[in-house]
Amino acid sequence: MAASKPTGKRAPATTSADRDSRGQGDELHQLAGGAHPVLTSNQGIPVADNQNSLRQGPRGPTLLEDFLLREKITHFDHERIPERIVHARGSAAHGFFELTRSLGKVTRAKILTEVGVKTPVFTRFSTVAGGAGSVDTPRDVRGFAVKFYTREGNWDLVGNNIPVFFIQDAIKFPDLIHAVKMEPDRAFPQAASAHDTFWDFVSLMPESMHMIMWAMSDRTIPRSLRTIEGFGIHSFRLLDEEGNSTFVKFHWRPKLGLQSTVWDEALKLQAADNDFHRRDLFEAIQRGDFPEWELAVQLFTEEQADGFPFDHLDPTKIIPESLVPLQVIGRMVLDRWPDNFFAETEQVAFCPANVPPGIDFSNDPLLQGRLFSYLDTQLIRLGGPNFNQIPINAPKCPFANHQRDGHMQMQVPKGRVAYDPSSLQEDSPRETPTGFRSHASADDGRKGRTRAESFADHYSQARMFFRSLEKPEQAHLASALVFELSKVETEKVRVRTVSHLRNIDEGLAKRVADGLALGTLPAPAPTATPAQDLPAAPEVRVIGRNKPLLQGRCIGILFDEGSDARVIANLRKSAEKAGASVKLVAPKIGGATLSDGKTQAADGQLAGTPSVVFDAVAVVLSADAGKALAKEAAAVGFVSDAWAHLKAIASDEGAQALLKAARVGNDAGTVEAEDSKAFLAAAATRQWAREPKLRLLA
Ligand code: HDD
Repeated sequence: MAASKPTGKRAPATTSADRDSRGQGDELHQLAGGAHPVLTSNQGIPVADNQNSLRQGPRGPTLLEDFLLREKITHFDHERIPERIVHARGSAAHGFFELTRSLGKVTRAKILTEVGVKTPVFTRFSTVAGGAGSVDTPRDVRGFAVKFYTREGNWDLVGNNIPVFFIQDAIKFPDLIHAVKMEPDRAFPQAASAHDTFWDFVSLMPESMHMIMWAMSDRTIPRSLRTIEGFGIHSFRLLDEEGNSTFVKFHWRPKLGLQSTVWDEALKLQAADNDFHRRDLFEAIQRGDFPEWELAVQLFTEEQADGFPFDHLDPTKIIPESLVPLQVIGRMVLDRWPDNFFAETEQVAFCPANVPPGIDFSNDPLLQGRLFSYLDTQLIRLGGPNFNQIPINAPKCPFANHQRDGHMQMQVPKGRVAYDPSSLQEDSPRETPTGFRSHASADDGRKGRTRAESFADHYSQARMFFRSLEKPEQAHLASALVFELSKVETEKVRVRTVSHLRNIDEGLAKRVADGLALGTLPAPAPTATPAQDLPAAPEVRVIGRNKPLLQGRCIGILFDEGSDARVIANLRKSAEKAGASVKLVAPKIGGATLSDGKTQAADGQLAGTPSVVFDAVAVVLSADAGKALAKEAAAVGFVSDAWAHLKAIASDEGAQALLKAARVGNDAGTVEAEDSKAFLAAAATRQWAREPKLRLLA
């Protein structure tokens, strides 16, 4: 047998002794008779038979002696670790951050001052409420957590796709999460806020009302993870060389603009593809269509903050861009899917307390509690204090200290000195004057479980949010409230929620009360401070901030026997040229013979590839196929859903029987399949003008 080269990746050698023994072993472990490495036990023992356990005779009992069987099964039994209590379902990717504009005037953090340097990042997106195996597309906030492996240690910006939060104090977080998660006695609903305990809690918590507006908006039903914004939410501090402080809020803005689904589409996506967002992110990265975001900051001083009509330490408030404009300082590109989901996406551990010198915390009471929670949860989730040595969590810069031992210690420190100060070993790690320093803030006050009066206004920004939305978005928000509250069994909870809406917008309260057939409106909830009418904040919109781009969108073409090959080829070519991806759907996965006599395979079979997975569709059919498919529910659903979800539909003559069966009307979004230019223009956006014809909006 000739020795063959191993193809698997090898762990880096640590010591010369290790190298020697591995060198000897390597020869043995390459004798697999092919290009692959030898299968071994975890102790490196080569395995001769991985199909049969050790038995006393061919039909006899299995022997305890079988250490290979026991090792394999034991390892399998321990494959699962506790899932995250929140944000359990996530998808992540590697990439880089590049600073384009220095913040050198206000911070000494190298990540924010070294223009042009590409810093590796690992970014994990998540839903909040569902378990690890839940669907990707519930109505839910999305986590947006970025680990920057900076030259000065790891910086974790652990944010969401919404710039405010439900509660003002971390002490309420366990209650909030218990209320939104599945109810403890019945274990449902999974990944949904539409149930009694959630609305009971938030309707008793007026501070959550601003976040409720965002949560019921189209922001929480995104089309793609590539089309969401991200926010650091809290005010952080930036510190310069002298220790002077400037406050900062961080914003991620997607290059593709914002895009959402409509609610009926989101519901159907849950059935069509549990992994819709994960697959979309994976496929985009695999085809080189790398998702990209701008990083922008809002910078402001303590004096400016004192003049704001709200408290910037209150995480239920945004700082409107009209007050403090955004400055774009860099970009993040995600260009590599992880090699292994568990090792990277599951084991990654983010913590808002991970900040390099030059970045520091504010006194936001939610942030202060978060600084404790993440490390604490990771100790149990990842099994001990050395999880920072797992490759995805380890800094990419050198790190050294005197922390020792513990479960799963991977390092083999040398020498006698494991303490500081010391004089026995010159090369032991020491402090540096340029290391991390906290801002020398002069906080003072009486001890007590109090909340600042400046945190008391719970409705003004909720009103500002609702009134800043475009009309279709306002209707979606009202419908979302009606949908959620209709799932609430306890009437007093529905009523109490509407009593808060009256403080936000009377019109909204009426629409929701009407949608619930509530009868008379309840009295407005008591307020600590009356709601103010604030200037509109257009930045909170989704529809107004869509970009009419084909890039990043996916077009589905439905075809069958005898479909016009030229029309399909033309649509495909022009869509791909404009940056869209194209998938062909047919009643059979093997495809069909087109008008040119050639067989065209399908990317998806009709019954398993409904139009909800596409941004726009084209239906190119022979007259016979059109008539036949008019009697096929999956085909009718394909077209009628595209119509109902406000998508562009291109069709040819043969498809008309099917379009008729699907009751598709005529508008700017319905075009001739021959006219690829008109189709691509319509496909770059949703047909919002169609919506009032289709839905009795609440
Ligand atoms: Fe949190 C995970 C974001 C408040 C406690 N949080 C977690 C993740 C994100 C956020 C994105 C998932 C990270 C990942 O992908 O692994 N959390 C937020 C935001 C908040 C927030 C934007 C408010 C502004 N969180 C918050 C509070 C507490 C926690 C107030 C507790 C007092 N969060 C946790 C946690 C998690 C977590 C229990 C679960 C898994 C983990 O940390 O590693 O510690």
